[in-house]
Amino acid sequence: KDQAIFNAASFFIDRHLEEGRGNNLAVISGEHRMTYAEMASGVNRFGNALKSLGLRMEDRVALLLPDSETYPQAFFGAVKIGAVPICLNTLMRPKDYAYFLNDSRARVVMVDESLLPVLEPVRDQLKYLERLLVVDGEVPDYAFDFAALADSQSAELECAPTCADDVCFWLYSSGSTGYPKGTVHLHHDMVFASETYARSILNITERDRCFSAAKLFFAYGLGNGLYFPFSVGASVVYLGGRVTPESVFDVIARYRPTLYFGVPTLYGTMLEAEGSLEGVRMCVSAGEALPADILRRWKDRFGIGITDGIGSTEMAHIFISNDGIDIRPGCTGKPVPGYEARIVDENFQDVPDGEIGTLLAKGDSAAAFYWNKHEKTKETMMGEWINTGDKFYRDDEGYYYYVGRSNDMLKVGGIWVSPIEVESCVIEHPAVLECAVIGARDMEGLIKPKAYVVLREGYNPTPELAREIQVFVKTSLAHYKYPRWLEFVEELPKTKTGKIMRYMLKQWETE
Ligand code: 3SK
Repeated sequence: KDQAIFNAASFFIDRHLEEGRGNNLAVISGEHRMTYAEMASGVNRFGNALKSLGLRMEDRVALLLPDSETYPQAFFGAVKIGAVPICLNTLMRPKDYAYFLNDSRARVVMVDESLLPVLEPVRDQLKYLERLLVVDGEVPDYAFDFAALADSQSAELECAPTCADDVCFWLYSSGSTGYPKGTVHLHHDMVFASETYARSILNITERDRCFSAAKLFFAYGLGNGLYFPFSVGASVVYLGGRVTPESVFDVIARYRPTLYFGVPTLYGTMLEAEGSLEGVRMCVSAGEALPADILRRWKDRFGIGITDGIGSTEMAHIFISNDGIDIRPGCTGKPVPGYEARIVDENFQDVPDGEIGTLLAKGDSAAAFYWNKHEKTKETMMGEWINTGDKFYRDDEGYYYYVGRSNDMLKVGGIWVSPIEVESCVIEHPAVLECAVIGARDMEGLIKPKAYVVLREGYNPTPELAREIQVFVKTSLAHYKYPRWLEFVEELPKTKTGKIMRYMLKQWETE
């Protein structure tokens, strides 16, 4: 990591041709299949096309694309010329794109035709954008036909003379308050995450085939579906459309991935659906803590565990994980070799094992800073350590247990209560399909746990059932943890990726 020339595109793309893996299958996306040799040519054409439009080193290129074979070409095409791709969430509203594009000052956005309608309403608010490049589909008169331009380009391209510490890509990270933060990653970050987590936990090899239900614009999906397989010359399957239990089982049956990456909510709904995991050698979960009950039921049904871990946009990928064999229900595991973790109190002093504190993480995939957010950068990037804002405790064997976000934790009668722990317990009741717990105020204005519950089919939402579930929790957990109120709902408010939107529940509470 000195200042020698290094470009991530040479590591993740060109190296495979030099080392004889050019004929390895890189991508399966619907009817499209691309080898590494074809991918390398595509990356070069995309890079040359961006250059011909005047894009230079350090210029930012926003990507608003579904998962498909276009994504790695756009991403590494930009990286190879030293420009900086910004992976934008495709599920946002027009005003969010106005924010992302103005905040980042991206000169161009590469967009799929299907996503043009979300940019259209804010086109006249984009202060710095010079061109809207359509990479797939019909091109309206206000946009530019990038696919045609790329097709006409040379398939040869030299890497820009970047170094390992040059800015490589951005992802936007949203906190509980304020605007999303442009999280700036360097050329060495993807290499570090691949050589640590992907190598030692996934044991990934070129014979693997990855499939990530989390899309490429998430930090989790970007590793799973782009730079992990590309670090070893393995293949990846892309699902451009909606992720449902059915579509996931369909991809697994059709393309037989060996590594499957999901999130807890999806694992939960997959357990309610028909399907098989034939060919999958490892299931991975992140995004939120995996309830022990889901893990147990998954193992019972499929005979294979789920390797749970925690990562963050700031750390690029997973830095604490179970190790694939030693999977402990309800436990996040141990720091991935190459990473370090600390649990600290409000004065940043290490807390003893067994005590809850804030998790700090250290490792060379950590983001350099947040774009134009100096105060947030100082709060989060503390020298070599990243403040994750997650509450954890470590047991005396060195295993880490997630107890919630700093701001989701409840202090009940002066004692910390993890809503996650209460949820995991409620969910064990046979009538409960899903549950979310938040803090609500009692008559005295003090915070107590409240549970929102979705019932399984065949159960009626009666006050008797509510009381039965409360008693069930009271007898399983310390008394003060039981939900004082239990409300039955048809469904829980969730993000498109299945994360429960606790802030919505908190809003319901105050309305
Ligand atoms: O949420 C997570 O656990 C995660 C995992 C990998 C990469 C990014 C994130 C946010």
